[in-house]
Amino acid sequence: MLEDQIQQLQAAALKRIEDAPNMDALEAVRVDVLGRKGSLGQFSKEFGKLAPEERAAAGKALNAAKEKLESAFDARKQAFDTDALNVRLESEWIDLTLPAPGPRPGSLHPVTQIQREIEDLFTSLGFAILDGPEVETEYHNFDALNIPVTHPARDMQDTFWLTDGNLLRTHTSPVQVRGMERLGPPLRMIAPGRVFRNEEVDASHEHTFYQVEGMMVDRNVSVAHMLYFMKTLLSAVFRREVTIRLRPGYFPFVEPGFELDIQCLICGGCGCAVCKQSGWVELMPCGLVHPNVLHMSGIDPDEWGGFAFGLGLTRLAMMRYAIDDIRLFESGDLRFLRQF
Ligand code: FA5
Repeated sequence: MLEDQIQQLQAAALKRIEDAPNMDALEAVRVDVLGRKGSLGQFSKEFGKLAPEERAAAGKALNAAKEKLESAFDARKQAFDTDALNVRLESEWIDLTLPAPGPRPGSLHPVTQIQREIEDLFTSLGFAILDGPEVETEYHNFDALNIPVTHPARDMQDTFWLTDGNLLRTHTSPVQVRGMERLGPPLRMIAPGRVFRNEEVDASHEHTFYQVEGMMVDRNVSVAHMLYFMKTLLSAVFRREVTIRLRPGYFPFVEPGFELDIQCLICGGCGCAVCKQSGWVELMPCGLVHPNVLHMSGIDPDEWGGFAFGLGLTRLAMMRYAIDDIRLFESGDLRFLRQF
């Protein structure tokens, strides 16, 4: 009897569906039994040989078997899908209540760190912290500092000129002028900031570097006052004895003028690329403010005098941290910056 055969196939197929170990095996059963050329479909080919009343009963049995097998297949597939989802949920879960890792804490650039220390020190000594523009007028950068247009001292600082006649300041000294113009005497100020020169870059020369200008204008200011403040500055930054030397230096805006050099802390004075084998590093030129400079900024040089210094802040950072190449500071190399 065809119905019996259908029953047998159904029972065998149900068992195979039940026993299928995974989705691939299940799919193989489906193709075998329910597929276009599957064993269930083969029965319909036999229908032609049956009497009409038998055909109706066999058709009914075939449809019932098909439905039963399809729903068994769907149920088993559902079970496999649920298992697969559970495995994923178990392996891929994340805890949304955990705090986010947050940005990596940064640190201040070494030049900024020393700049802030110097600002704190000079604030405690009664100095104002002044700021000036990086794009300067020719007057403030040169003329008002006693460097008229024909003066050879203009060649000491190779300058980036802008098309409008202004320039990228070559030193922080123009802030002296702005300080005198704005605040007048008596005056105690420092002016840290970035300066620019068209330099041949090497281990100790950058085209962009930092200086700190210092100035005091008062009655009876002498070289002794100047030395006191400069020594205080160096002791605060180095927190130990460092060897310095003072020698005559020429700058049109001071008279007398000096160069303060520090014994090279990279090589201990034996000679290296940073000190150009001399054992000394130029750090802080200084001097007593030239009367012409006071006069041009509206201060009477017969009544007032002063000192000024221009500290090479980037070079100071090199000495403090024994950094043997100035190019590292502006390199943006995080391996360098993370050390501070
Ligand atoms: C000046 O810039 C004067 N304005 C300093 C001054 C101020 C003198 C007040 C007198 C009174 P100088 O060009 O020497 O001077 O530069 C000052 C310091 O800046 C140098 O001693 C050095 O430490 C640093 N410096 C100069 N050129 C460079 C450079 N290319 N790269 C890095 N540091 C530099």
